[in-house]
Amino acid sequence: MAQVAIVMGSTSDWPTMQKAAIMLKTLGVSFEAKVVSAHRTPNLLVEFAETAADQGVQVIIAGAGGAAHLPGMIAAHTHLPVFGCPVRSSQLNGLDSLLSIVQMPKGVAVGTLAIGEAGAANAGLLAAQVIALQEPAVRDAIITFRQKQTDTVMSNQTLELD
Ligand code: RP5
Repeated sequence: MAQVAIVMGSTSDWPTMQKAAIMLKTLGVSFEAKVVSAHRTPNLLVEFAETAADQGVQVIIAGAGGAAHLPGMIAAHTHLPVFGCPVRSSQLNGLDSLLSIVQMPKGVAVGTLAIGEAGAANAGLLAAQVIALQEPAVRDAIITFRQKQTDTVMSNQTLELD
């Protein structure tokens, strides 16, 4: 069974949410990705959230746009850590998604990432960092990833006019 579940409200979220999947793949963390909608499939949401831990899932990444109840509702039905990704919406550019996800009332936690692809990628990174607490291979992959990133910046420090 996958260590991380990536769920999203619609297939239209996948171009954003696949950045989380790519990050997890890069770091050697197993994942499954599926559509679970808070509004269109509310019963499936409850079933997914209530059974995820027993299925072996350790971290849940949930992305949605607009009135984005998915991460909060999943968090309400599981003790697993939930990271919420606000997907950029067409009407309000993702500010609606962000505010819907980030303002959780005290007592049920969702760790909210940035709007869009950067947030989704970082959700994958953060989920891997949780898994890495118990998996040295994932820890090493994260350290390598970070070092490569640093090396890239250090080797491109000097800017010149064209
Ligand atoms: C949300 O509504 C989804 O997470 C998606 O971001 C948004 C639009 O969904 P579609 O109309 O593209 O299916 O539930």
